Amino acid sequence: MDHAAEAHRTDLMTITRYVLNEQSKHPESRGDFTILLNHIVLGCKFVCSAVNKAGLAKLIGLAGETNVQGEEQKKLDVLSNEVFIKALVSSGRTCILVSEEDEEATFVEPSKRGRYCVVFDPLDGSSNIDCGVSIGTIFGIYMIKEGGEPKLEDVLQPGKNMLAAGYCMYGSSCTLVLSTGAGVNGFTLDPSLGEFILTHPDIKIPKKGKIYSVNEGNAKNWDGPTAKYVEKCKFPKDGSPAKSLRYIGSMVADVHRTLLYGGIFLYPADKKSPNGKLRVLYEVFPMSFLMEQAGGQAFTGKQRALDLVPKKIHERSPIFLGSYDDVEEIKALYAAEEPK
Ligand code: FDP
Repeated sequence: MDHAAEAHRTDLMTITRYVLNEQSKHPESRGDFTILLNHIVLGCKFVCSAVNKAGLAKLIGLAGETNVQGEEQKKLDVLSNEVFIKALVSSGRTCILVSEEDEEATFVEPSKRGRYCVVFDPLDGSSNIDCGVSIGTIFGIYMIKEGGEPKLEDVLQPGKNMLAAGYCMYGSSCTLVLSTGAGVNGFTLDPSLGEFILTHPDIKIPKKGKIYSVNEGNAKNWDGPTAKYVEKCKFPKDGSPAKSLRYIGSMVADVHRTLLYGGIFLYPADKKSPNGKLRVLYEVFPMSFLMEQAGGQAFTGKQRALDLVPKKIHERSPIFLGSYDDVEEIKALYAAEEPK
């Protein structure tokens, strides 16, 4: 990047301008998606600001704790959930919301209803909050089927039916990565403007990477293909260099690195958790959607992740996602295990 030229750039592509440009390619569009996205962006900005202030404001802590003024303190993930639910309902464009924080789906009251269903994890990687490691919001957007009342089935659709997906990472900078089904773009929050500016246009994941990312503490419980794959990463027999291990333990941060640098992120099934840990609707699907849109792949150990049809809103699935060639390797190991 030519930093001198960047410093003098005056034609800023904000996320709103980007989405409006996309919208103009569809003359039939009524602008509803742009409005919805603006509300998601508002939620991200709020959470970003709350995360940045968390240490000072003593927002960190157990939900239900009280501060010195005797006011109830909200844990950051509880606060983030409230912010997103309120922003999404007030957009007037949503009908069903599924949040990691809420056991039941929220059905928006008829007077505020729109056509979109949003599935989201308002603050993913919460075990990292207290030590200041990057955390994020993950979201996916579906559209309700025409006619009739919104039903839970409207969100129990395969990930390939999503219209858009993205995440916002609250780290050294605040980065929003979005796909509306035509590639992947990254926007960075300029705090002085309060706007997300396009900084990573048309992200493509390298075809093969040099990094693997997994919680190796679970290795004793892995199945054969996962164990063989990780062994191959460390001790390749084809003369290629060993891969480096990077694991933050915050899905947004691990996936963001994988998207930009290439490699593979895996949260496999193991003997203790036969369905893995990560949630299908608001972790596995949005990240798989982004990976495919960036030229990578996402696989569950049995099938393409985006083909999965969830039966419950908080269902879990194993996931292997990242560079095309790296995921191809794990697919081959699972295929070799299949009974002939
Ligand atoms: P967390 O438990 O901190 O909320 O699904 C949540 C998640 O984090 C992901 O962000 C992360 O990738 C994963 O769990 C980490 O799990 P392990 O601690 O089991 O490795």
